[in-house]
Amino acid sequence: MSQTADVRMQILEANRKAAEALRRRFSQEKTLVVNLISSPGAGKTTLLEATVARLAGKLRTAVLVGDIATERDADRIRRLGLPAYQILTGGACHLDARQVEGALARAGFGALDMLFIENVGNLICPTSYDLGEDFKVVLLSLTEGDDKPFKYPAIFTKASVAVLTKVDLQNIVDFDVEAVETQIRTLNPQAQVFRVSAKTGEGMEAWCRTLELALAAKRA
Ligand SMILES: Nc1nc2c(ncn2[C@@H]2O[C@H](COP(=O)(O)OP(=O)(O)OP(=O)(O)O)[C@@H](O)[C@H]2O)c(=O)[nH]1
Ligand SMILES: [Mg+2]
Repeated sequence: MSQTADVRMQILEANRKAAEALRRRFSQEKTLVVNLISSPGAGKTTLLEATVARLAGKLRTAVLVGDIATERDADRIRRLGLPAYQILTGGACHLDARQVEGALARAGFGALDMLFIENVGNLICPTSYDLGEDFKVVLLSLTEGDDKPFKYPAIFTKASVAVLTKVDLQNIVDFDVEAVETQIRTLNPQAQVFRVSAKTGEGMEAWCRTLELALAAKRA
């Protein structure tokens, strides 16, 4: 094995241990944790704004956001009056479990029903890093093209939920929704796929209901 491959394995192994500790903690605290992954601009923060706004009345929610630079996304959530903490990766293209651990210690969210982690905008790097989440959600916007699941198979294989975002643009862009769903189901037959527009609200109810059911299952 090359030295680079060896170092990478050590990093992933250290991350796996940190993620396991987080998963034990979230399990004890009965907090549902969702890790959102997509390319830049697919609509992660917009979906979260719409999601936490809907759930906030009945559930204690908070958001951790990873970006290379700026507090912009955390500010967007805080503007809604909801707790958010920005993790600045300083160049890294993904979040790791130690960063999540450190951010939780500093954020002081208190007891939570749901914690959303918005990963750094990238369809590749975040795939390999477990953050102790209950499940990964991959977002694919209609403006990105309908060939993406087969071109970036790892994340579509690992994410148990896929959200096709910006479906309000369906009549403007050439995007074969059925073909994409077929690609996703070929890679992951168990995947749940949602068609959502955070702008119009289409699909939001089904997406939020799935989150609530997952929380109920975790508490059972
Ligand atoms: N038409 C339409 N535009 C949307 C929708 N959701 C998000 N957008 C737009 O897409 C752009 C990017 O949205 P963000 O939510 O910032 O995307 P993001 O994935 O958080 O981006 P990064 O954090 O930079 O990776 C913004 O201009 C949004 O207004 C949607 O449902 N419909
Ligand atoms: Mg964002």
